[in-house]
Amino acid sequence: MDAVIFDVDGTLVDSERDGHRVAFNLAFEEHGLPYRWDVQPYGDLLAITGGQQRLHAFLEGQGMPAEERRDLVPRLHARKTELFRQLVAEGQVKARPGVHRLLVDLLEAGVRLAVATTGSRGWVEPLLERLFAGIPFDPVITGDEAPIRKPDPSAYRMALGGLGRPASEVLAVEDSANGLVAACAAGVACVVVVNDYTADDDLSGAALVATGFEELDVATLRRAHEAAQRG
Ligand code: XBP
Ligand code: MG
Repeated sequence: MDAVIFDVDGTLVDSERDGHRVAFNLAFEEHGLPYRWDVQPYGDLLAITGGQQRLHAFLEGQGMPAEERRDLVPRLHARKTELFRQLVAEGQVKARPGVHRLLVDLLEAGVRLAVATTGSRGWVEPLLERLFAGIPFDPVITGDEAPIRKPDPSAYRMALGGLGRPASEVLAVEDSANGLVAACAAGVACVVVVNDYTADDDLSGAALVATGFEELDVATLRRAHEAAQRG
């Protein structure tokens, strides 16, 4: 296990319920739109990765014509990104408990770290700087670079290219079935650390499933990686 590729939303950070969801709702309000995404229904919307894709699917379901959506969604999403950046700057988005210690332990063990997320670079970079300053994630692949979002494996393939390592020497850490499928499709064994939104996902392809980072250390990740390589 030479490198570990981390997902961001739901994995490094608890960002969906009290972060992205709140920013989407503020953007709806500012645009004079009547929609509000409550905690429970937002969990169902997470099946669609990517903020713009989520907005398109939702607004289509509300009967908004494609022409109107083509104009509105990019503007709405740009404002949502700005609002989410503000929430990050205000400290509203937190690292998941125990993840920082694991990152430091991995670095001390000589393991390289990278990021593969479907989120937008406009908030990913400031978030990593604020919450994970000094942790050298390289590369950081975001939804701006990956041509198709998870569960497509393109973000993972790009991260492997940046690391210059074969998939067999890399482990992924994700929080959801969409992320797990993306990692596995790129040939990368995947540990899933679930959260409230993903606890009921089908995680049958995971190398290991944990409920929190407190359950994980470098040795546990290495064992999970080795077992996955043995098949
Ligand atoms: C996360 C996402 C992201 C965020 C919102 O999926 O789908 O779209 O919900 O970010 P994953 P943007 O954790 O599997 O990468 O609005 O910037 O797209
Ligand atoms: Mg995620």
